[in-house]
Amino acid sequence: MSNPISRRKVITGGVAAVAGVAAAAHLADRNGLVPPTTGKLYAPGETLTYASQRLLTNHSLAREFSHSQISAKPFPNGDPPKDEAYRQLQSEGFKDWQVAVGGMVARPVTLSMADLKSYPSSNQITHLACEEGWSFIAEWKGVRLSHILDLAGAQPQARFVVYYSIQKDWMDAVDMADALHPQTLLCYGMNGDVLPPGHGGPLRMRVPRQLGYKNVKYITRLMVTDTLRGHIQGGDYSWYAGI
Ligand SMILES: Nc1nc2c(c(=O)[nH]1)N[C@H]1C(S)=C(S)[C@@H](COP(=O)(O)O)O[C@H]1N2
Ligand SMILES: [Mo]
Repeated sequence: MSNPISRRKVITGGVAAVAGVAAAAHLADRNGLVPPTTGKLYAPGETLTYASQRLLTNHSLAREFSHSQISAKPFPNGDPPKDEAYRQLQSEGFKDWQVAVGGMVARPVTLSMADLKSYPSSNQITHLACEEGWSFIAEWKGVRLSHILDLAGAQPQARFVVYYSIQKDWMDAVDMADALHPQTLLCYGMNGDVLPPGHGGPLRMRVPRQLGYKNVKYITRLMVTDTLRGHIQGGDYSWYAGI
């Protein structure tokens, strides 16, 4: 029987295809196109999303809106923390709230809210979109995360910033493209007032190029690192949540 494609050709072709994929994966990794969580169920899809987002939007800005587009009723997702430590700090107007900055930095620092507010501030009217379908537009005020990373002297090998909430089960991380992005803020103000407790007051991460859950509330610690291994576990949601 004359079979135009021999079994051997199929096998060698398959091997070449796999080698090609491996080479492409290596190149993609070297160029920052592979997300750090590649072992999960949705990993192939997440890798493609991340790579294409990074290629298309590395330098782009999240859309900004006008004052008239600010939502009349912003939606706080959940109640402020009920634990004693938070309530105590809240009862004193959060004057003793602190954020510790450590990891791969030349100068580990602990900053007060007064410190954060003494740095150049940045305002943006952007959309916060929850993965569950609701969203709102608000004006956010804060200090650029890049300013804090400069201040602490983030080392050149650093690849991620992990951020932690006073709520023990809330933490997340962004890569340097988002950490150094001009719209990424440590946010302490909303709609011309202090950030309300329901929205993460006194301090939350604002990453307008990613979905709501990356915008962790009640931030107490930043950790600069070159790996997420041992720091962040894959949860139900994709690590990269670009929109
Ligand atoms: N500490 C903490 N951060 C959090 C959450 C939370 O429950 N606790 N919810 C997240 C989710 S799922 C979303 S959509 C946004 C909601 O922000 P908002 O409460 O200002 O609407 O905050 C994110 N950050
Ligand atoms: Mo969300």
